[in-house]
Amino acid sequence: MSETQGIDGILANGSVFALFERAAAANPDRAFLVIDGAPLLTYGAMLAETGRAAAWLRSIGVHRGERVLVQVNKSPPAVILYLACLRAGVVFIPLNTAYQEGEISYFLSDAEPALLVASPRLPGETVSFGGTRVLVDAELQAAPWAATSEELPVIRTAAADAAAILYTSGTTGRSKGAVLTHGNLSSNVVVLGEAWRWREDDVLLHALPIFHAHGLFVALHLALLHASPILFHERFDAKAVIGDLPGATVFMGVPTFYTRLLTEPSFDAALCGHMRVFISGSAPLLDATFKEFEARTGHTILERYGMTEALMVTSNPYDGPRVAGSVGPALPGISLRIVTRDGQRAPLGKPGVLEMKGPNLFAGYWRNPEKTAQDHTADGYFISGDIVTEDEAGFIWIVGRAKDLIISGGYNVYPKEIEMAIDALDGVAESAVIGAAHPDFGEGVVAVVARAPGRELDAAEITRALASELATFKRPKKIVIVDELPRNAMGKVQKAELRGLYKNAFVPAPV
Ligand code: MLC
Ligand code: AMP
Repeated sequence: MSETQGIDGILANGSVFALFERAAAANPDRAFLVIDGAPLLTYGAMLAETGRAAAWLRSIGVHRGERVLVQVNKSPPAVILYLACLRAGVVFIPLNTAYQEGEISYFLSDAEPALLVASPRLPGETVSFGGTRVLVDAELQAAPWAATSEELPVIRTAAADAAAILYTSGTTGRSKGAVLTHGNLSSNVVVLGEAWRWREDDVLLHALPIFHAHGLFVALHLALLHASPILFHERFDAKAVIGDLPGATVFMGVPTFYTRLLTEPSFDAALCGHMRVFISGSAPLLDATFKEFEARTGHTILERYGMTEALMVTSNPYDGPRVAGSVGPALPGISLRIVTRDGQRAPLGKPGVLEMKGPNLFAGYWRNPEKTAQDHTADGYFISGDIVTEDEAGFIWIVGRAKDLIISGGYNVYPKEIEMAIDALDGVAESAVIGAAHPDFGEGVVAVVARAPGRELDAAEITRALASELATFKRPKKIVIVDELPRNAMGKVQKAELRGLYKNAFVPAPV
């Protein structure tokens, strides 16, 4: 095991794993992952196991700086593999388990990983990709490092070294990999721990997926930084969460988690008696949800705002009043500015695009300097694409998006990508994909598809054809076939008009 350093030393120049090692070494007997009330691993065992897993990675030829592409269900061995990569200086690339073949082959050719960890989709199917070494999920579950006796010490990465790459789709329809460094991850988790007053006796209930920033870098990292027990749920299930809440102190979720909890009649204040804080992010939390949650539990949800490229950026205060509808002020160390269409700083209360800079800001898009340059200003601010206002107290309010994006249940869906897939289908002239209010997912995907002259189209056929191309959450939940799309005088498709026409696509008509 490496000699432990102080937090400042690690932050300035070190691996984020060194922060976790420091906490775990001081609390080796504390439970790390707890499943169904049974402690599975202690923090001491986590250290030993990640050491063996890191040694095993090296023994199969996966070296520092190389990439591991992972698409597996959330499980304890998947967490160990992630931590082993951090420990070994190997770059971890998690993929949403909903991604389909068409999407995965793009990620494989773009990332060029030294190892692919994946699950076969059908019984008896093998996973292979060119010459890339493959580990299937069943092998991962058997902990292939179990027989390894060596423990690889924590590799002394520099703060600027890549720790992970997270793919995010974009307005061009092409996914790009955001490169997050050890310094990004370390600085953000330390800032959040202070902002949310993380306590020695906190217990985290973790029900988020671990292939996105929220579940991986916010929830998991905060527990690891403080060696806090994690009540580990493989997926979000409202009843299972309710079952574990009495033993937890911290819960994090996307707004859909909160609306689903509120639909459970048994969810009440007594269940939350032990809870210290509920945190929401990744999508807008409705005022109504905030208020209903407060009335039902006595807790005000703490809403924060972030994005893959910049991790967590703003947060409502832990101590001060948490304002419904606002995402709070900038977190310490992060500079924000709001810029209008003409490139000027927006006056207080006036909308503009939020730009940001700080130690949280990613290192750029993987092998894509043009896109990296396009999304930054000349003086190094990242252009978020979120339209916001700032009030006199410095609180940020998200009022719109300059990017054509739908957020469904906390997952981003870029219409361009869906339109490209639909437009490639036989009989389609063109399509427009929009978001409409959805009672469960916040926004739901609607596709308005214009048939080619003289052709017939069937919505169910389109859905079937998209299945191998697009992840389930990206597939339109409603498809409307039309003769043509509305256009303005310049010939541009009028998405605003379509949004108005189909705004009730998922809202049951009043009886
Ligand atoms: C699942 N489905 C979705 C969906 N999730 N459709 C739209 N949007 C989603 N988010 C599909 C399923 O595939 C299924 O399709 C159908 O909807 C019903 O599935 P379900 O059983 O209700 O879904 P469930 O498995 O319960 O998942 C819902 C969920 C999940 C809300 C629990 O989506 C989830 O865990 N979301 C969290 C996303 C997240 O972690 N985001 C963080 C991004 S980081 P079919 O066709 O089979 O019926 C980030 C930065 C930041 O944004 O600031 O945090
Ligand atoms: P992602 O690319 O998945 O990281 O998504 C980032 C986007 O999610 C941001 O640019 C915002 O549009 C949105 N987002 C994150 N947190 C919030 C929030 N609390 N309220 C509204 N939108 C949010």
